[in-house]
Amino acid sequence: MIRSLCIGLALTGSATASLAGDSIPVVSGDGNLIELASYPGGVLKTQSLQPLSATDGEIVGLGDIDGDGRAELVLQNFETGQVSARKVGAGTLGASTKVSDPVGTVWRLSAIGDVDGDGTDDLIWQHDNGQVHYWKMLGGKHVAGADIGTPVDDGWTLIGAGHFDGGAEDDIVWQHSAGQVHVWVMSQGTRLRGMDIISGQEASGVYFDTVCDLDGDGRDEVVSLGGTPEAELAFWKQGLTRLGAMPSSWLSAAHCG
Ligand SMILES: [Ca+2]
Ligand SMILES: [Ca+2]
Ligand SMILES: [Ca+2]
Ligand SMILES: [Ca+2]
Repeated sequence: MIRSLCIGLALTGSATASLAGDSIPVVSGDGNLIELASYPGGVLKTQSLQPLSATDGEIVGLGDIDGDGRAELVLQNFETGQVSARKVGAGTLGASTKVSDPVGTVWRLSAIGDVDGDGTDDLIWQHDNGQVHYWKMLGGKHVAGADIGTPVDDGWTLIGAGHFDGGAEDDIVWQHSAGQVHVWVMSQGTRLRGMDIISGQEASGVYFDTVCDLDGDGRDEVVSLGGTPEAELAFWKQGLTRLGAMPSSWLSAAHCG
């Protein structure tokens, strides 16, 4: 996921200085108040954005789908299938931009990430039958599409995309209902291989929701948004790092970026 939408200040003066990290879009308050939450230096920071409009649909997450180096808020109206994007400014949201015509509601926009490594985040879909497909994005528009792998069984949930093998592409991350976390290593939009990153025994009882560089160290983590038994925020880095309870005003949170 991209790291340009930073809240707080990046540390400077050291080759190992951490970045400010990715942000989580959060719906809070009365249901349409949007905040961006981030954890630079391990501290929760939030920034409020203007509310969504009634026609926006649900937030899928943040991603740079037009390649300008800044994240957009990507939304899908799950009744019509319509996908739209809104640019994120300082406390504001830009006008809604149509990304493409609606797709059938058997397809769900499941993650955002640059799976073909061209520098622009792509839209990752999953069909009701498990099939994974991505839209190659260019300038904020859908310019091509391709299936990725074969349908997976319904024991697996696609939780996000991020860097896990050092290549240019974001890799696709799954969690099994038994806890195991598995990565599809991507190369130019194609699934290259699979690798387990957390065993079912290690992740027992922890459910991950998204993938991003939450702590700003330049490496992506799998992140739990209230999926732990105590409704805590947590991420995995050689074990579970607990960040504390979900703020009670948070109604839902989306894919970070
Ligand atoms: Ca952008
Ligand atoms: Ca791409
Ligand atoms: Ca990769
Ligand atoms: Ca990180």
